[in-house]
Amino acid sequence: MKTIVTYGTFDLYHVGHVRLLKRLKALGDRLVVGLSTDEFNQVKKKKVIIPFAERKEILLSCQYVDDVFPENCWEQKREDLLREKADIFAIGDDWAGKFDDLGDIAEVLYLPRTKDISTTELKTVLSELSREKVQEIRNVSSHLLELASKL
Ligand code: C2G
Repeated sequence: MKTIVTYGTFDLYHVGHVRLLKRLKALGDRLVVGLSTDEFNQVKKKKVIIPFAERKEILLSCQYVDDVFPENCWEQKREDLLREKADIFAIGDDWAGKFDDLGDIAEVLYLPRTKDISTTELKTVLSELSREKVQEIRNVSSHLLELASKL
């Protein structure tokens, strides 16, 4: 039984997350995810949209994920890998080199990220949409006020 452990926030679940999880599962038999808690995301300076419980439910619904545990701090990885009897620690290559110190207890791999998709980009698109929508509503309401003033 080959176990892979990875970590992340997985907010606004998207195809970049799915493709990473798929590639991770293909490396072995069991994939376990350390999911950043809402509190730890504050430490990571990430404003999460979807709360931990729902992000966990979404990950557990993914066919590639076998289990999820909370990631509460940076320092818990060694203990997690030993508990899970991890053969591989793997994560996207935006972290390349950052976790090499775990190389004495598991194989450490950094996988290429999926291009052109990220939670940050999704947030930008969504905020653009809401800005446009607000402007549209303002235009309509000022037009209605103008019409009303002529009655
Ligand atoms: N990812 C990817 N392609 C993308 C976006 C994300 O492969 N387009 C990968 C990231 O490289 C990461 C995983 O999906 O391996 C989860 O991404 P995030 O939720 O952004 O994870 P992050 O905040 O980097 O958390 O202690 C480690 C941290 O908790 C990692």
